[in-house]
Amino acid sequence: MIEGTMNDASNFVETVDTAFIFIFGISLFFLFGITIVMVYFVIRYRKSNKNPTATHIEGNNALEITWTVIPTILVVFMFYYGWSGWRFQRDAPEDAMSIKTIARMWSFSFQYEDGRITDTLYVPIHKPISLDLRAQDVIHSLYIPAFRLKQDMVPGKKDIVWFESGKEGEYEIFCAEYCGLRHSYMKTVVKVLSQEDFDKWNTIDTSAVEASPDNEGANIRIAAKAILRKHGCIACHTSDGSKLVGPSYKGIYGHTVTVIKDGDEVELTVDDDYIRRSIYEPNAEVVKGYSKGLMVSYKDQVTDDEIDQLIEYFKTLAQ
Ligand SMILES: [Cu+2]
Repeated sequence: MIEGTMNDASNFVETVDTAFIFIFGISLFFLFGITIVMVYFVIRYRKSNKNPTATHIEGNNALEITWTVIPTILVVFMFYYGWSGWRFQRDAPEDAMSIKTIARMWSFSFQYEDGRITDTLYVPIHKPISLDLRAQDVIHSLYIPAFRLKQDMVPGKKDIVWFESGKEGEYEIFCAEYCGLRHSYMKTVVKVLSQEDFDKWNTIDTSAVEASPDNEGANIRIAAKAILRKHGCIACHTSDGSKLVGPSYKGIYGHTVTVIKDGDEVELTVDDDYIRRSIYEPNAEVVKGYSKGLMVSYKDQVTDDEIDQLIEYFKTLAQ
C-alpha cells in the first residue's frame, strides 16, 4: 500500500467487505433460488392436479456432477477470500509500531514501547500498528468493527493482529467474547490521530500530575483516578463504598478487615503493605465475602510510585 492513498478506517475494510458481500450475495442467490424452485415444484407437481402418480427418477449423472462441481468452486472461492484476508491480517509489516494489548476482567489496556499504559488506544494515521495480544485471565476477544478486525485473546497464547488506519477519528472497541459479569465494561475506543497530534500526545507525560501545595487533595484524587482508570481497576472497584465484584476503596485504609488466607479467616489492618500485596498477589488474602481468582497480579504493570499515589488517595477515603 502506498503511503497516504488509503482513506478507509482501516486497510482491511475493502478486503473484508468484499469477502462479506461475495458470501452474502451467493447465500442470497441460493436462498431465493432454492425457495422459488421449491415452491414452484410443490405447486406444479401436486397430486390433486398435474401429477397424480409420483415419478421415480433413478439418477442423472450430468445433474449430479453439476450440483457438486459448481458449489465446490464457490466454496473454494469463499475459502480463498477468507483465508487470504486472514493471512494478510496476521502478517504485520516489519516497520509496524508494536503495542502490547492486555485484556483482563474487565478492561483492555494498551502498553506502548516507551512503557506508557493507557485505557484508550491512540494511534497515528497511515502507520502500520501491530497489536501484541495477551489475555490475563479468561478468553476475551478484541473487536474493532470499523476496522473489520476481530481476534480472540486466549490466556497463554500469543497472537498478533495489525492494521493501518487511513481516516482520523474515534472508533469503538468491544470485547466480543462473553467473559463474565462486567463484560460490557470492556468497551473502549481507538483514536486515530494525525502524525502531528500523535507526536504531541506521545510527549505529554501522563504519569505526572502537577502538584500545587494549595490544592493537594485534588491533586491526589486526580492522579489516583487516572491510575485507576488506566489499569482498569474501576471495572471492579469503586471509590464511593458500593460493592462490585471487588471491595470499594472507601473506608478501608487503617480499618480492620477479615481476609481468607490459605483457607483460614484472618483479621488484619489495611496498611501500605496490605494494599501493595493486594495488587501484587490479589489471591493470597481475599477479603471475606469476595471471590478468589477474579483478579490477576498487576506486578508488572502498576509501578511502586503509582501504588504510593493510590495509598495516598485511599487515605483520603479512610474516614
Ligand atoms: Cu472480555
